[in-house]
Amino acid sequence: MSATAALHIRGVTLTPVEVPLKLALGTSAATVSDAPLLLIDLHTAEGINGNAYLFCYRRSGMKAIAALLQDAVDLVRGHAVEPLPLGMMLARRLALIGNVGLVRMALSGLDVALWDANAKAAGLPLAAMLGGGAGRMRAYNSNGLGLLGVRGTTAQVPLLLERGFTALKLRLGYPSLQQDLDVLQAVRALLPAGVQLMVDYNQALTLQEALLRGRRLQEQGVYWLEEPIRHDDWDGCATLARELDVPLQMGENLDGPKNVWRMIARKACDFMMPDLARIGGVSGWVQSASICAAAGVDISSHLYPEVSAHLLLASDSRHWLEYADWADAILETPLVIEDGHAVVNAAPGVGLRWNTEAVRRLTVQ
Ligand code: SMN
Ligand code: MG
Repeated sequence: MSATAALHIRGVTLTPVEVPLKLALGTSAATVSDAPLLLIDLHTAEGINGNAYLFCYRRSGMKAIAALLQDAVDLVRGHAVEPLPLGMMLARRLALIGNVGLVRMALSGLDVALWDANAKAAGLPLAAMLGGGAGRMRAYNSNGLGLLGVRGTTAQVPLLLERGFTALKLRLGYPSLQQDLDVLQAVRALLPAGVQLMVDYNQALTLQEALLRGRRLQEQGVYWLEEPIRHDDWDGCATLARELDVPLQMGENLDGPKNVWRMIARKACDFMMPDLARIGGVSGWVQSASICAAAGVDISSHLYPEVSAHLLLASDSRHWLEYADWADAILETPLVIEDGHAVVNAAPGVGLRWNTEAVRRLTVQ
């Protein structure tokens, strides 16, 4: 296949799997013990497949997203694999239902698969296709450290520091500030010098409580404070960003790059962490990364580390890769971590190849 030959969409196979997490993730909103992952095989007339997966949060979400994705592929069957024009066309066709939420997740997954097919046709890893270098991306370990109390969290710390990680993420949002502080201090006490600790509230607090807890947490040297309040309360976020010294990290719930721009323009965060599967796939990420770079805002990823590592290597205000091992169970070549860095897969495309035996075993209806 030459690098310039256009591919054409023939169809899609969608496989819903449910992967048990090695370490369940108890957030203040819900506990994730099994990850519903929708596997996407986009078929082209030329025989090259585009692959992607979507973490769908709930099994019901996976069914809904699969239906939306099938619908989207039916709308573009026979079209050339051109992610931007196709994305614009689909956004227009789906304008009445609304290009947000699950619709946007479906289109994000499709966009990743389209880029994967094109990068495979070009014989390039995605990072190179986007102008980034080969190599390794600094990662923090985001597995575990859910709301497990002092004993539960501290027991996980040695395991999470294996493979040279220099940063971990702790979930907070216990009923009282004192419990948050107890857990934070107990975990911190186990970290070698130079190891950073991010904290994530998953939108648990009121603005008033976030100001109160944020002021106490920043005395403890927290690296960033993630989603302390509702993600769409941008006025509240702007207050927190202004009043607190600890950097405010937001972005995993943003629908599309325009909202990245709006949030940054409102000074409603210090750092930005778009989710590849909500922001509009590779196309949405690239636009978001440009906005962040122009505004001088550091960009990190949310979940989806295998593909996000490529994207961060091509983003000039790159900050941290969020590492979660959830997809390892269904991948032929899971993401490699060395010295706390993700080693980006050098194969053409985004580097996702299914472990077919595992996929068969973990498929759900
Ligand atoms: C998170 C959100 C949703 C599912 C798992 C984990 C968390 C994160 O907010 O940032 O990792
Ligand atoms: Mg988060």
